[in-house]
Amino acid sequence: MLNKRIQDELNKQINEELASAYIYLSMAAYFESKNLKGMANWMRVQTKEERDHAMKFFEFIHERGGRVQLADISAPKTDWKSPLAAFEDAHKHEIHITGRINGLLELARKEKDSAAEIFLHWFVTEQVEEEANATEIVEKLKMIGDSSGGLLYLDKELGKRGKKD
Ligand code: OFO
Repeated sequence: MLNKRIQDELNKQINEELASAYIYLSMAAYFESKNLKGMANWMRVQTKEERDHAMKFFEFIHERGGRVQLADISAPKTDWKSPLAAFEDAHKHEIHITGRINGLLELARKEKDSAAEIFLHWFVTEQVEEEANATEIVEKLKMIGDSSGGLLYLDKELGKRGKKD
């Protein structure tokens, strides 16, 4: 059985993950508006991953006999001054989520909830990947600078995410 504090924080995390999905969907819309279809694809795949993360928390709360309670999701930002600015925001957002996961893990340890602790390990590993993916794209965009050829090449590369070769 879940204790109330852990249940509340896990419910808050469902909201954070769905808010992440919403932010990345808004970024997908931004990239579509700029005709950067590959970056829009990358963001669509990311949105789906975030929904999957939310569902992992959803299922875990139920498996532990808890009660899921959904809350409002704020409207995301809709525009960025450049692709770099959008991916920098994505990177900052992932750092925020990593902080949330670490906080949840600390709480699970404090409350001696081993099942929650083990469940959260997957997210600790996932956040390493989430941050690394965003950092890599930010660094590439910095290298590209004002080169439209470089931007189109990266756009093509990011269009491959989630697709089989
Ligand atoms: Fe759910 O990892 Fe990104 O936000």
